[in-house]
Order: sequence, then C-alpha cells, then structure tokens
Amino acid sequence: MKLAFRWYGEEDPIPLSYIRQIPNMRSVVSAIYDVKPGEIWQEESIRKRKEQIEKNGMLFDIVESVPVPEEIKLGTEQADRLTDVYCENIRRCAKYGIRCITYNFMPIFDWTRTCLDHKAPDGSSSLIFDSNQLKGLDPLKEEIHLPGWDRSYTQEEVRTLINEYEKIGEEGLWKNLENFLKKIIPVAEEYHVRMAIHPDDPPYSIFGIPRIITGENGIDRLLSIVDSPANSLCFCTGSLGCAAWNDIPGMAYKYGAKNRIAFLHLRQIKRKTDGSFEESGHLSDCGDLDMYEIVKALVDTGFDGYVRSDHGRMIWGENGKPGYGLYDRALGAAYINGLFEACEKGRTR
Ligand code: DNO
Repeated sequence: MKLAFRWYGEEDPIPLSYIRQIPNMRSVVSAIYDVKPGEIWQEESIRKRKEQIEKNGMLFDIVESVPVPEEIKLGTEQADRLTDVYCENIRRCAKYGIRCITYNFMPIFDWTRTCLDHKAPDGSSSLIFDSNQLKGLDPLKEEIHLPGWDRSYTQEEVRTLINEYEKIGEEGLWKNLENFLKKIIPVAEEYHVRMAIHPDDPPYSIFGIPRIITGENGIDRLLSIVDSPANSLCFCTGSLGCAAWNDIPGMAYKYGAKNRIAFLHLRQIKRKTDGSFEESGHLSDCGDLDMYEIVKALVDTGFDGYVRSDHGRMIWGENGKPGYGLYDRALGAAYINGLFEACEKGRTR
C-alpha cells in the first residue's frame, strides 16, 4: 500500500516537514485550491505543488479532488465544454506525475455534518451528524448553513440548484454521470491515471437531493458504465459505513478482487439507530467498523493502492481544520501501518 496524507497547500497549518516524519509516509494528497470547479489548473501551480512536496521527501502522485462542476452533474448545455476542461486537467495532472484523481458526484454539497466539534468524554472532539437537528429544516424555505457546505453559494442559488436536482432525480443524475465517465475515462486510461470516485457522505439523501453512490447497487452500476481500472473507487469506509446495510469488509473484498479500489480512506464511525453518527478514533474498538477485517480483505486481494487516515479527532489541544488535524491522523497512519504489516506478514507465513 502507498501511505498518503491530505494537505491543503499553503493555507494548511501543518508543515510538510512534520508530515514527512510520520513513519512510512509516501505521498501527499493535495490539489490546486485557487481555481473554481470547471476552471483549468495552471501548469505552474501543479509544478509548484509537486516541487514543494518533493523538496520535503515525499511524492505528489495523487490528487483530491478535481471537483466536478454542478453544470456537469445537472447536464446543462455547458456540460460538454466543462467536461473537456476536466479532461484537460487530467492530462495536466498526468504530465506532472499524478496517477490517481479523487472526485465525487454529490449534488451541491460535499460531506454533511451538523457539528464539527462535538466533545467526547475523553476531551477530544470530532465531527458528528445528528439527524434530529435536521428534522423540520427545509432549505427551500429558510436559510440553512451546515458545516462542510460550500459557502460560495447564495441561499437563492442553493434553492435553484435543489429544484433543478429534484427535477432530474436519481435517473437524471445517473445519465449525467454516465456521459461524464464515457468522456473522461478514455482520457484517464490514455494518460495512466486512475479516477477514484468518493461515495456520497452520508450515503443517503438529505433534503430530498438525489444521491447515487451510496452502496453496492450504485457502485456496481457505476463500475459497469466503463469497465476499466481507470474507473475506480475511493473506498471511504466512514462514508459508506454510516449505512448499517453496507457490509464494508465484504465490499472491500469484492471491489479489491476486481482491482477497482484505487484509494482507501480509513475513517471510523459510531452509528446510532436513528441515522445519526459520530466520527471516532480510527481503531476498531472505537466504533462500528472492523478495520482489521477491512484491511485484511484488501491485503487478501493484493491491494496496492493509496491509503490515508481520514477525519481525525482534535486531540492534545490542537486547533486545526475540522477532521484534518495532524495528531489524530498521524495516530491513524501509524495504525494503518500496523494493520497492513500484520495482515501482509500473516499472509506469507
Ligand atoms: C471529506 C472528504 C471529501 C472528499 C471529496 C472527494 O473530508 O473525504 O471531501 O475529499 O468528497 O471529492
């Protein structure tokens, strides 16, 4: 496996020199942050990012994310032109050594949580999703700002987008994903890049907005649209794992065996019966996901993709970007090293 750590560029309070000190750290997962979705990534910016990372003894060979503009997801008349821009970004990334690009196909919002600093009894804090807090809220009628939502949209824009997504529904979104994949995957193949789609987080509809990459059925359908390792998954255990019906080790084995997991996000969650959940320490004992079984399933299939610890808690007084502090993600990385070493050695003995 290729151990990686997400870094938000110059704005990130964590120095690359610290990330380098995490044992076995290989790649820095980053992106170009000064462009909007749908714009071209300047080669100069990609080159600079690569140099910064390499100067610190690591590789820049994986991107998270090249965001997909709403026009593509909605299939507007701009979709074709913007997909061409997306293809050009794939080519440019490949030119500077990128081998894997993460993206998602979630309408309007990326991940959704209700609180970013929920205190646990041990004094740590983490991100949670409390479904009670959403009950009775209607973004079509009132102004709602949830953590993690893109603040660049005005409330009016959010309303228009929600209406448009409701009009196209799940099948419309599938159609637009299909058009997108049929155009981008051949380019990714030609340039030896694996596209890794991030599942919807959480994996169910919120406020009636369609969500399609939520479990096995959706993933099977997605992978069959273009049957190629360039059309792969960013297998996020915590996103898929919020739905109790998703068998995460089983899915890891199934998609690992098909060589369709390019990137693994190891994130732990604790579910509640009403659909709420909280993020917790990465260890199996800290939540509902058996990390050993997940890693073992992947190792058994010969997995050699990228892995990163996802969404750490805030611990030891750190005051960082929610989910993306140094300390707990570094503990998670050490845990990932241990799990992989044990599973890999266990296989050959
Ligand atoms: C959350 C992340 C996601 C992920 C994107 C990929 O912390 O896992 O924001 O980067 O969905 O496009």
